[in-house]
Amino acid sequence: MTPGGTPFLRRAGRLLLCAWGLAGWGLAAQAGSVQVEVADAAGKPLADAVVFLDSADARKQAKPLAGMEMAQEKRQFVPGVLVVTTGTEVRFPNRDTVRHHVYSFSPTKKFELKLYTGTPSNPVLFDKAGVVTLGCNIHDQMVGWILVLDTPYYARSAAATGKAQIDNVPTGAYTLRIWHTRLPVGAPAQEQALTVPATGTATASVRLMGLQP
Ligand SMILES: [Cu+2]
Repeated sequence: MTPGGTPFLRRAGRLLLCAWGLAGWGLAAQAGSVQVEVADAAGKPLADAVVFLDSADARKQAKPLAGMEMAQEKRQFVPGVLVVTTGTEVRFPNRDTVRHHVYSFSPTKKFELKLYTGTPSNPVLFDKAGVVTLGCNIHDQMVGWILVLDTPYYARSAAATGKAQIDNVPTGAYTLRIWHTRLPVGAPAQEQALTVPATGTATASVRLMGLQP
């Protein structure tokens, strides 16, 4: 062996080890997609369903979101449905000139923001997963929802197709849950088991029964 050969071989060996390490990391981070087709009891595509994937690992990946808002505009909640992860703080800016008095009696989060204009100084912390139904003491027709999830893997179904797609989901076993504002109040999200493949797309099609008009 020439004196210069050993360092070269050593370096080559190190590079190989490094490449191997990267391949191993790639393996651990394998992720697939999930496509869910949501329909009503009659089989008609259903828009604005929230589909999400729960698991012990998903719970660890869920981080609080920043900058979340449930505004009031033209005496409506905007957006009508807000999806956040557990631990997220939400602000409730009033963009109307009239005062609002926002409240929730939902077990997931009971709170009340007494008559106000502008943005209340303290955001509301949503520290428990579940459905929060919002109302306003002054305007009975105002209704909004905050869905608090223990997972970062969620999507909404599209208007024409009823399809929702979630990408970059780590491979593994999950519980797929589907929720819609038209489910009876207090009804749990519909659920089924779903395995996300290492590559490619897992598909599911779901009919939501018992939807309110
Ligand atoms: Cu109001």
